[in-house]
Amino acid sequence: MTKENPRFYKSEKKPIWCPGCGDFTVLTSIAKALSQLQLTREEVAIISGIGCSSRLPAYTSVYGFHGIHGRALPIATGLKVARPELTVLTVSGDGDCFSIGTNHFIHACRRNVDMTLIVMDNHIYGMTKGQVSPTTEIGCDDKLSAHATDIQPLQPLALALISGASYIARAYSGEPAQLTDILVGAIQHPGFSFIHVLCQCVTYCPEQKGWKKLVQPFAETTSDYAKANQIIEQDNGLQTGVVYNNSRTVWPKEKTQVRVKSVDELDKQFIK
Ligand SMILES: Cc1ncc(C[n+]2csc(CCOP(=O)(O)OP(=O)(O)O)c2C)c(N)n1
Ligand code: SF4
Ligand SMILES: [Mg+2]
Repeated sequence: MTKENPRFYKSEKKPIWCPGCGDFTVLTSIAKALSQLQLTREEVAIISGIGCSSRLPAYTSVYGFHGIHGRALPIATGLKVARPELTVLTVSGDGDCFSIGTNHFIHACRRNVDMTLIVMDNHIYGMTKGQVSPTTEIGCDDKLSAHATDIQPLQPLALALISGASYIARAYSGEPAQLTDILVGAIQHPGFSFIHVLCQCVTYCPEQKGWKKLVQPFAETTSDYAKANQIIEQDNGLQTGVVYNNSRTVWPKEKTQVRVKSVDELDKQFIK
């Protein structure tokens, strides 16, 4: 198989996601985007945290790191700074990124390291059986989280914008071609790109199948911060497309090739 075939970027492992889970679309779209960009497997690394969505790196044939809950972004940041020649993608869930990992999300947007974050948002903690997450809508019928569903949901696009992200988009797992295009743009974008994917969980939120009829494109893509702020303020959470695409100084300014020490060297340094 060659780079022309998106399956080249998938591993032999069969995903254990529930049939119909939106995560399948993200896997396929990532494979298609990497194929369009003609990247070799060795040029790409996908980092994740913990969750159904975070299983994704194992289903690809590129470098992968299945990290710890909420900490995918610092791992990805360290990797990109140490190995600037790599294309680094982070995949995360709404619990992983907007609950335990929120601080890392804010600082990743602020730093503007040249990498891409894909958050597969199903508005719940899928892996642990459907508890509410920071993006759960008010009034959600959740039996596992008493009193937690009358809290205003977090607004990922607004948080990304005010924190400094330079490429902000939303996609929907029912529209794989659009997600592939957005991914290609995000990977090519110099700086931190954030893709918020409405990713349906068929098991705990079957009503999310209804998103198909509700998603609408954003009116425009803008490089103007004030305009993006205005569009995002009016967003109902179901608009898709690239809403903000701007250029900003990428961090670090100088490419620093960090030399990774061998185990022998570390032994000599620390074990006297
Ligand atoms: C430090 C830590 N806290 C809690 C957990 C339990 N845990 C595993 S996955 C998860 C939430 C997953 O939700 P999300 O990130 O939205 O991913 P999804 O399964 O919905 O794709 C939690 C709380 C954990 N593994 N580690
Ligand atoms: S529980 Fe939900 S998020 Fe997890 S694999 Fe099944 S459908 Fe996907
Ligand atoms: Mg989730």
